[in-house]
Amino acid sequence: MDEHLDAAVTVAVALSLAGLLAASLIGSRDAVELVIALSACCAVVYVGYRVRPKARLQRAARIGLRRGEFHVVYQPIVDTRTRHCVGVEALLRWGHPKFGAGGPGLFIGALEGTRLLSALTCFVLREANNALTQLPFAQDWHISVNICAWHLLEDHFVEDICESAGPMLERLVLELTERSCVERTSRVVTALSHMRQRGVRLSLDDFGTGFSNLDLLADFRFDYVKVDRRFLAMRGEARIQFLKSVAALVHTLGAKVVVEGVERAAEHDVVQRSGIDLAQGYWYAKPMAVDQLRAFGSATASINTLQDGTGTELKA
Ligand code: G
Ligand code: MN
Repeated sequence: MDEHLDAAVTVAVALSLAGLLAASLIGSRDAVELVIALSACCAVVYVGYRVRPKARLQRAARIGLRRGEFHVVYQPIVDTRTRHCVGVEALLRWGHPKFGAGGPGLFIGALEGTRLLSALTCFVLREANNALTQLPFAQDWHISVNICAWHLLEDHFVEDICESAGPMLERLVLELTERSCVERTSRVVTALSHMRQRGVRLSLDDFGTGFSNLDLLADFRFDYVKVDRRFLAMRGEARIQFLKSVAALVHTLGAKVVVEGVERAAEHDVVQRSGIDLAQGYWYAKPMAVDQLRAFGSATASINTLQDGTGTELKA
């Protein structure tokens, strides 16, 4: 769409210049004024379009969803002690050359507050359900899906999730980012308790990067708390002390701690020594398409059987 618009504008500018030249050569004042007026109209339309990148992205996403430009990849989540895969996070990807290139972190923000964001969450749930609920996937893996606070406040939230997740519902973990402030309104409490009654678990994502007030942890009974990867970049003793403290706090609440973004063996060691339960990161496995995940699943399953959790290399 953008490329077409740019081409149209180039043609319009070229035609205007040619028209202007022809009109001034003819020497007709009316013709010059007409060409100037037409060029100004083109410029107004073009500038209006250019200064509304959010609207352009939303339109492109709406079209992209219809055209099948979105897909889902899966990243294993492992037990830090055994390094066995215990679940996967389903992650949305958009094949759009411009808007999708920066990953969901960039395009999701621009879709905040639109019905499109809930449509995309439902898309991820349907894809994951179709892909993962059939054998040969381990039936005890949990499946994490990111949701947005805005969707949680919608009337149709529970219905959306239940319908789209299908039989995956009992293995579902909803990840709610701490970056969007969720208030403990009766609507939110009711929605989450409905989910809980259906066996859905709740995870607090990006812990430490947003509204890390302890109210949030106390108000909602999270099953998992995901510590953001930026804390792995802390230096020296501070890092292990920080992770140990977070683990102790989260365990007090009866939840499990997940650390995101483990990229090196040394980071895995620190995470394990800190008493962190689960981890996710490139060092264990990158986000992958469902076929690769199938291969990863069967490879790790056979290693698990052979080694029986002795902590042997389980990288994908
Ligand atoms: O916050 P959330 O859990 O939704 O973040 C998941 C994102 O982090 C995914 O887009 C995934 O590609 C990315 N990711 C996963 N593992 C790593 C890692 O080890 N390093 C980095 N830099 N990013 C990661
Ligand atoms: Mn997440």
